Amino acid sequence: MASVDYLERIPNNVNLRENRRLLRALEEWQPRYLSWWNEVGPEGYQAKDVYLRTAVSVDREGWAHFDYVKMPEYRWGIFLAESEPNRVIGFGDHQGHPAWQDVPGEYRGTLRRLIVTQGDTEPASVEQQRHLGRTCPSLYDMRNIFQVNVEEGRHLWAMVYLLQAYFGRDGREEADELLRRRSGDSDKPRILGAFNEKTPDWLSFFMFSFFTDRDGKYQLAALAESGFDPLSRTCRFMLTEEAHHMFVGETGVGRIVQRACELQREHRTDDIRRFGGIDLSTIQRYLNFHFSVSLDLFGAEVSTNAANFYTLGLKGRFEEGKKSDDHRLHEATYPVTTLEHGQIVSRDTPALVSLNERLRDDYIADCQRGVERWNQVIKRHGIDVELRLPHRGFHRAIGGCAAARIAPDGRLVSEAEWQAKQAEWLPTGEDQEYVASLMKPVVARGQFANWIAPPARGINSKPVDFEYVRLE
Ligand code: BYC
Ligand code: FE
Ligand code: FE
Repeated sequence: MASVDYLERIPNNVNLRENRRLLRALEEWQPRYLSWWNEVGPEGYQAKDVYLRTAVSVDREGWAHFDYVKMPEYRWGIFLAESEPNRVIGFGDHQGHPAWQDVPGEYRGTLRRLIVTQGDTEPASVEQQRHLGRTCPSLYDMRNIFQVNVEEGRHLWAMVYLLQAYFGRDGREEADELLRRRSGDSDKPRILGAFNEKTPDWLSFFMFSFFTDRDGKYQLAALAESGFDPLSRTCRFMLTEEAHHMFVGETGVGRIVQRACELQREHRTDDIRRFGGIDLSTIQRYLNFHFSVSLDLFGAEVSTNAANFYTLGLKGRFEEGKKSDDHRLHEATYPVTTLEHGQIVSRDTPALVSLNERLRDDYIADCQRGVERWNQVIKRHGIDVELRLPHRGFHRAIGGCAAARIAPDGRLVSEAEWQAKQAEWLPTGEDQEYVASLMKPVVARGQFANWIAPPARGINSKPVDFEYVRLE
């Protein structure tokens, strides 16, 4: 059942037609979703044709179709990865039992909360990025942000499907709440910290797609291991879309780095703001910010919630199936970095309560690989600078290190030193003003803003100067 039914109002591969109650619930939610999209989704371009990809099947090969679409007419739908026959739960107390096709009654609240937390991030990111179309550095980039936006909208559909299909009236209420909360709103904020921050400019957007969407990759991968099979299948398909979001972030930052290097070489100075570039030290400060707020998204390093999610079979580890231990972890330990008596130490900790930290470790290793690719760009230009991930304790608001001031190099510092050095470590008001001053739209075909290099290639084998958004 890999093909998707496009004749339906809500494209899907879950046989919606045969589940009248669910279909009605989703059809009632659909107009509310659209008014949310029109109210806080991408501003200014809703009536334009955008060259977007739409999921048309869940096969590994050829799942996407590219064409011009007006965003409000995007075919948001419900797509689950193919079911694995006889799938069994891979970890926790129910290891080896058949995966659940329905929600086990006693885990209802816990599971609902996980799904709501995941779901809440998706519309939040669309809200955060609402105004960026107006300042795009090229049509290529404008198309990419809109692609990310419609897919985050689809990720909301993915979670709302689960809520409406499996959680009855509570699920329907949660589905409405997902459309009521707003990123950055003091009365009804989004659930997780990073999703209430501003994404005011394209440097922030690319950093967000690199660092924060990558949290999405790791959380989705952990939920894809779930014993609740519909959640697992939903997340598995979301991961195929997620790869493009991280590609946009990595290549976006990479192109800004490249342009910085070009300007630096051309003018023989690292003071490239005079020439309209974003200097590597500003890029480093933005990196420090986005990495640290994204690390917070993994929760506290010692967490009984995480232990419960695992023991109950609801949320696994990254690549759980590839690990060769007992998948129960009652006896195992894991090294956790924490603050003890004013010192940062590594402590062997029961593995079950350390699962957030373990997922964060997997995430950090993945971020590090991307930073190394950026550093290759710098090196190729013969410039002796390296971008670095700051220490995991730097600028944290969640977990043991939140109580201390920690420098990017991992030193514990006094409040006075923190205040004195903050401007070297995190984006300053002046940085933000400077970056904002560069945000002038470039919308002529094949043209790029001066602060970013063109991409190596276009989308779907189209040329770089393709008309990715039709503005006429
Ligand atoms: N902000 O036991 P702890 C994505 C709360 S991104 C605010 O350590 P736990 C995307 C926590 O809820 C992926 N509150 O937490 C990316 C708990 O509250 P209670 C999103 C926070 O539960 C880009 C308390 O603090 N998916 O898809 O082990 C664009 C104790 O904490 C935060 C998921 O997150 C925070 N940062 O772990 C678009 C997956 N951190 O119980 C999309 C689902 C913790 O004391 N969520 N708290 O009231 C989860 O797995 C878990 O909820 C978390 C937290 C990993 C987030
Ligand atoms: Fe998403
Ligand atoms: Fe994403």
